[in-house]
Amino acid sequence: MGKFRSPEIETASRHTMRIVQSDRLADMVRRVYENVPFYKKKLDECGIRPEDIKSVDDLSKLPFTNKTDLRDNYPYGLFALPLGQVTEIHASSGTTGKQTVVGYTENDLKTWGECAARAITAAGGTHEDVLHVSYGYGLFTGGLGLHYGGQAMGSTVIPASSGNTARQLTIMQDFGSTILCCTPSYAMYLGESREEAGIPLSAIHLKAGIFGAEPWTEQMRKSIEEKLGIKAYDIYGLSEVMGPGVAFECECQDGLHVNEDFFIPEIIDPETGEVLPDGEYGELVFTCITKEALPLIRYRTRDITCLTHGTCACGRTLVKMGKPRGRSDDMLIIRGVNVFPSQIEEVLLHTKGVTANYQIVVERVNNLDTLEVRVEMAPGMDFDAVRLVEEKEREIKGRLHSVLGLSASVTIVEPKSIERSEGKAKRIIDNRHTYD
Ligand code: DLL
Repeated sequence: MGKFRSPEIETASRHTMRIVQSDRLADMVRRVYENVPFYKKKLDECGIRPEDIKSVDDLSKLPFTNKTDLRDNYPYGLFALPLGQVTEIHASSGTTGKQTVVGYTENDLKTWGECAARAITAAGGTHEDVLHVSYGYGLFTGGLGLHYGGQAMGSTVIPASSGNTARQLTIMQDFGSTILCCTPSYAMYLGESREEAGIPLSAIHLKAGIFGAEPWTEQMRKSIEEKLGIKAYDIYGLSEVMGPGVAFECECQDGLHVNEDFFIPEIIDPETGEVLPDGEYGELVFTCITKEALPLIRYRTRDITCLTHGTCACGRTLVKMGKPRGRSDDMLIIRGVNVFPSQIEEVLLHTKGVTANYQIVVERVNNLDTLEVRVEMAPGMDFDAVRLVEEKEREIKGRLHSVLGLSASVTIVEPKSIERSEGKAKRIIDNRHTYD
């Protein structure tokens, strides 16, 4: 097996890709107009007839779809087919309000497997690999998404699911796992646990990891690669669009190729909705051009990133998205200042003596927002040396101030005192709404 799963698509010329996208887009708009009353109403209101959409150049004429549209039509209101033709249901966890319910037909599941298989192939995987899937199985799309990808490749899939870290390490050694799939925070935890258990790198056979479902930094990549002795690849997706495999990293580890023959990406200014050019950061929007059960038009992801067209050093021409910087709805506004958790993470990862295990706690005291960053000291540092801890706290505080333009209190805590996550890490504790 070569380094591309679908070379004719992954290395297609822009001209060819535009033809594929245009045909699929026109077909999809006709399907949703005929089958989804919500979209018929929306397109009628905008004065758009399906025949007005002939090519990708017409995309920006179409209205956006928001998460609230899915919630308002809970559970199946935006489905383009009756349930009898829907094979599988998933749902996104959603921290507030109702969950968002998504559906897949047999063909949709095939496409999903194909997308995830492209990601596994780009990470060096073949049918000979043993894919250890430690994303959660269930309504969350992580577990089954990579599972379908592995099956499409003919690899050996271990559906380990998340949790029971000691058992994961035993399986890894005994079953000969070669590619690990889980969240980057769980990969860190597995790496730490391997070190603690005294399992040498030579006892595990991993060569690569496919990590996503949450933002992670380059420093975290380096740490995971060292702790597990692997090359770590990013994978992106969201339940509403497909799940893992919407975009994936290649060996260049410099941005994620979007499977744009299935999902057309755009970057918009989140305030005005205007489409932004290559290289500019804004909100990522996807149009699902082949989905049968739940085709969404210009779905606003809330993820902040940018797009770059061109030929990658790996040979792929699939447009690349930058590593997502976080979500616009993750952004904290503290005393009027915009703060992204990733900015804090960068500072911590660049500080010697502390780890990537941290929590951000926001409170409102006497009508004033306070920001506290708790971070674990690196193992082996002398936690009892009060002066040392205070110095480190002052150093981090100073760096945070220069990056954020805001003063934060910093508390260094003992190694292992911040709860580990087996899925997406919970880094932010915002207690302000409690006092509203
Ligand atoms: O997290 C799907 C997934 C599973 C992707 C496994 C990759 C691996 P949701 O639970 O619906 O779906 O959450 C989607 O997670 O809008 C992003 O904010 C975030 N996200 C997903 N992948 C990445 C990534 C899955 N690689 C939301 N980097 C998205 C940064 C990511 N954020």
